[in-house]
Amino acid sequence: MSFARRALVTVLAIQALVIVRELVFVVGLGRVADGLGRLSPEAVLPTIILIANIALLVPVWRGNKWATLATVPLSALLLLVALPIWLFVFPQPSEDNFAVWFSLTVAVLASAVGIPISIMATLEAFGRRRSSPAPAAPGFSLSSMFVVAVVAALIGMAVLAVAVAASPASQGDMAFDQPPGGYASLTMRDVRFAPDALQIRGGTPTAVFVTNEDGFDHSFDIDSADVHVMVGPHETKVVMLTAAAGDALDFYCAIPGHRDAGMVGHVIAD
Ligand SMILES: [Cu+2]
Repeated sequence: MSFARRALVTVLAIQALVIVRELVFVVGLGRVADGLGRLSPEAVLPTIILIANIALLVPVWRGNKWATLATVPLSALLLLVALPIWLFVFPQPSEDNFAVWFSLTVAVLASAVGIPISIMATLEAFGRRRSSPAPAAPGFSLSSMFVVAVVAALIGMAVLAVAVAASPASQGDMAFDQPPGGYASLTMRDVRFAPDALQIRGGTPTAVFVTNEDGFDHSFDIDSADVHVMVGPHETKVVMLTAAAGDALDFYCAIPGHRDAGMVGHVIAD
């Protein structure tokens, strides 16, 4: 098997593993089934990509040129789905979200590498009759280099994640600049805020404890108060909030797809 084809099969297998992991452990099979029923893009697109990935593995491995061609849009689609979430999660790795962070990074890396690899394999598949077959030895060393490059990139990402996670966090830590005059709490569960209408006292600095009970990241964002806090899985952050009596501040989760799924609410100060 040629280097490009071998690399493409490897990339497809990695992509399939990452999507299976995301769907089963992060989204949850129940929510995937629910999302497919409601045709929610969060569940439908990764499922289509996964099925296509698995369906194409064997024909690509056997050298079918049309299957090889089909992997080009597939990698592009995966990059399109994973990139916005990855851009949001990538700067904020922590011990709690490391698994999600890592698998998203692998997904983006595999799809980014997958695009040129699939184009190479396609060109090779369609032009195979004209060119002489590649000798086995250089093919093997090229694929070894590819594996080494991917492993090195993954190790680099992991080192970077540890470095960023070790740097001091700013907003949302359990420290107050001023003593709070009131307390409130908010739970994030099943891509919802509970309660979605939070009452605080007007003009009083209030410590809002935001707890994420889901197994994946959420964020707590109030644009008008310049609050932007990431809350990892099973994590609690404290946000200091002051609002004038009569104010209503809208909050939402900035993780792509969550706001549209109804992860919104408002703070009412009276
Ligand atoms: Cu969310």
